[in-house]
Amino acid sequence: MYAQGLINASGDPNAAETTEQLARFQARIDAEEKIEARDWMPAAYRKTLIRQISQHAHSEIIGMQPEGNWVTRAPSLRRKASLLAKVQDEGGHGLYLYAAAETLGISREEMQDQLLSGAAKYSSIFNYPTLTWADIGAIGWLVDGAAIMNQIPLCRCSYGPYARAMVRVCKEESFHQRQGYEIMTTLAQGAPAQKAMAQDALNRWWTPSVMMFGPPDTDSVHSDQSMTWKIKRFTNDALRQRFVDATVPQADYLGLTVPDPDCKWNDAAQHYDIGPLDWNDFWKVVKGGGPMNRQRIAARQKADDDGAWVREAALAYAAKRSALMEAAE
Ligand code: BYC
Repeated sequence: MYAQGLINASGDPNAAETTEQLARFQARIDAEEKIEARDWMPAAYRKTLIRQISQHAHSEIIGMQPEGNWVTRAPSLRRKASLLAKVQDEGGHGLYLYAAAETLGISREEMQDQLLSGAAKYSSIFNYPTLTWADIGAIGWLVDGAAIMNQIPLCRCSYGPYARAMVRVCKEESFHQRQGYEIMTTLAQGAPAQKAMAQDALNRWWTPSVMMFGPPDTDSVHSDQSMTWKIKRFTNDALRQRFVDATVPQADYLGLTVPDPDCKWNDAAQHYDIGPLDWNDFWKVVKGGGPMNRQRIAARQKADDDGAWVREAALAYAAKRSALMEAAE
């Protein structure tokens, strides 16, 4: 359906890119024009988008698991209803994003295979366990908070289908962040044991959330090119700093302490400094060695296996309908 998106200006998908084509493309980007699926684009731009959008989609789908773990144990009907809605929203985000990636000429099946084989990444943050109810508050507050910080600029991404998907995603993430902060507020203002549970969740989720923005700019291999193409609008460190500056005062308001003794307001720089981060730990998690990597992929594989008959039935039904339609014509 989207095969047209694969054909470049010469009509040959494998034709070499000319300097003129590349310059014209960059001029469109610089003029803030949106690139659409059928437009000519450099092969490397397409590849970068497929990588980022599919990894983003995988993150949304895998990200349903840590919170899904608490749906049956939410402490009230109201909490259960909003958690259920949030987890469903994340599934929806994954679907918009897979659809956006498909416009670039990759199929859902290929993306799924890349996720299950480990060829494609998903966000490091979803490889940690959700041990207590407070983790659900911490994820909404911190993880969705970090996601908003990263994704608001993606609403201005140069690739139209990704940018448009992000608009709705960001509206929903905003609700998610608030429901998480509300859970944290209730716990932080509750009994001492509840406050301690909130602090414990902050202690475990803070550093992984700060790392969600990706490696430091000096180690970010894709940032420069992605910023030239206006896929990314800010560097990893710039967004990380924004997140820290927005979140530390929220922790203060809750009466909770960010687990970083070096986290202090820097009056000269007008931002919060943070202590060094252990990037070896981040890479270990990204490469599959986090506490929950194996379980996350195993659960996804099981869902894929269990859903095979549904996909088969849907395809058989679609084939039967189109045969009937053809016969009726
Ligand atoms: N985790 O050159 P860099 C959500 C990889 S879900 C794992 O800086 P780039 C939610 C990176 O892929 C929201 N890998 O890359 C869902 C690259 O490796 P490859 C998830 C990471 O692309 C459910 C290498 O490190 N958000 O909100 O310029 C419940 C070098 O990095 C990570 C998105 O996906 C990481 N954290 O920048 C609740 C946002 N960071 O690909 C909430 C969209 C880096 O060369 N993505 N890597 O093998 C982006 O904005 C960018 O891709 C990143 C990385 C900022 C993540």
